Amino acid sequence: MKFNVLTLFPEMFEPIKQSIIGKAIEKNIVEIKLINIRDFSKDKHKKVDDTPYGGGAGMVIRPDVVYDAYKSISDSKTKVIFLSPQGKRLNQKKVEELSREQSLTLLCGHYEGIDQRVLDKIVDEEISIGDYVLTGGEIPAMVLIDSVCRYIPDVLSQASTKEESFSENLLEYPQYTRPEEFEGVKVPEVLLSGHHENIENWRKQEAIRITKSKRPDLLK
Ligand code: 4FD
Repeated sequence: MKFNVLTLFPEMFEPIKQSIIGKAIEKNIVEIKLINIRDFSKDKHKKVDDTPYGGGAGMVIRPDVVYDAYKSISDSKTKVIFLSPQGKRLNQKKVEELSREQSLTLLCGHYEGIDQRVLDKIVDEEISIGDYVLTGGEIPAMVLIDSVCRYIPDVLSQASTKEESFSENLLEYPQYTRPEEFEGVKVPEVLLSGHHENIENWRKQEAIRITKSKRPDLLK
């Protein structure tokens, strides 16, 4: 999977190159190409924004600068996603769907806004990570990259993906490790029994019980 990120703050993406995503990048399973929108400014002061037509506070990112940055992407086919509070809410089903694309281009805006004409011209989907406002689309873009990467074959260990598909639409069952007794609380007996079928059934029941108690909406 190739991710292109159109942003004014490429340095913000350093943390996502760590850990599991970092390993996937090293293995060439994932590529993250950061494109600094400012590099496409034709202005001698590298200015990318201007005052809004019609007046009002703040500034608006120019459409030509964003369009030139977009045109620098060489991928033959890429789905362009604009991260915004007005977008369709991201969920696990959408994440799985996006993981089947060969290339995703994430456009990160700021509250000041991007000229509507370039959004209408290049954006395929507008996505929100939840009903709250952030200072920029960079953190939502990282949330999307991280969640999508988990669905790319060989990014996670086989065990974790298999486990997850088993418990579809249920929350995870509780986990225990040594010691067998902690602060007077013992590990559930069934987990020490070595009886795999009983353990599997217990875990399924626990997953259902926890989902009913914490997220009843998931069962409806
Ligand atoms: N909930 C989200 C995305 C971006 C963002 C921005 C218009 C604000 C929250 C376009 C308004 C981008 C989200 C930047 N805040 N802030 O996914």
